[in-house]
Amino acid sequence: MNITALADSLDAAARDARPLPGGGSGLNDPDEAYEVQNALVSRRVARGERLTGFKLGFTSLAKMRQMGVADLIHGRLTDRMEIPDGGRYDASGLIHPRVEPEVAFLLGDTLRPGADPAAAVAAVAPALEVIDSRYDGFRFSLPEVIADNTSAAGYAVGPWSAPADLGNLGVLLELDGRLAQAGSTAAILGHPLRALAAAARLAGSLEPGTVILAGAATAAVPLASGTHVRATVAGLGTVQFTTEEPA
Ligand code: OOG
Ligand code: MG
Repeated sequence: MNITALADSLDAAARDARPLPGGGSGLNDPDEAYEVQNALVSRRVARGERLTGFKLGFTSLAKMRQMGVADLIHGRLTDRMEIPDGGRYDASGLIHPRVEPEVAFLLGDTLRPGADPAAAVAAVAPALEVIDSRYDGFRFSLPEVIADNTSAAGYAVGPWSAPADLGNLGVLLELDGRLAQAGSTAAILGHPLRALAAAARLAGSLEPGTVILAGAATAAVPLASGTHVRATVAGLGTVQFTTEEPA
């Protein structure tokens, strides 16, 4: 398995918006796939991007069913992926973007494996994630999506609030004011704090200041240009952005 060559081809696929065929990578070991992910993220850092966060994927049945996989995955977020809340987002360089509603945690203290995850949380917020698989048709094996930094492309975080019980809050995703998905934070591993505990287990430990996306509570929907996207998490508020019209 050539880790560097795989990272290079995923990096080029993202930069040229030209997807790779899924199923053809020869990757079948998740540990190797995380090595590819690390190499891919290192390329971004070498280009001047700063690591800002950590994301979990496939923490809800809705997502697992939509994508045909059954295991939790994690990826990295950088400052280049940030979308300002209420702002505009140019998605024209992406392959086939989708958007999904998320909840975000902000760490105030180091999150260590096995420790009470709630104790490390400084704030919580509604969030939106833009995913853009670098594989044709969003078709991939579990190791392939891990290697592809879990399809990460962009994220927006709404207003931060003091830590609240996220156990069962309504989640809505609207496109141009029309309801696209509805769910509950309870869909995230039964409780989003479990996603946080999983993040600590998988990452080793996570630094204060890190943003953690817990994984979408609903399936993702295609993101077109010229669309106003809004997610609402009951009690936490809303987060929104508008994609640019085509040039
Ligand atoms: C992988 C990303 C999964 C989530 O929230 O479950 C994810 C994909 O669906 O392509 O971000
Ligand atoms: Mg996600």
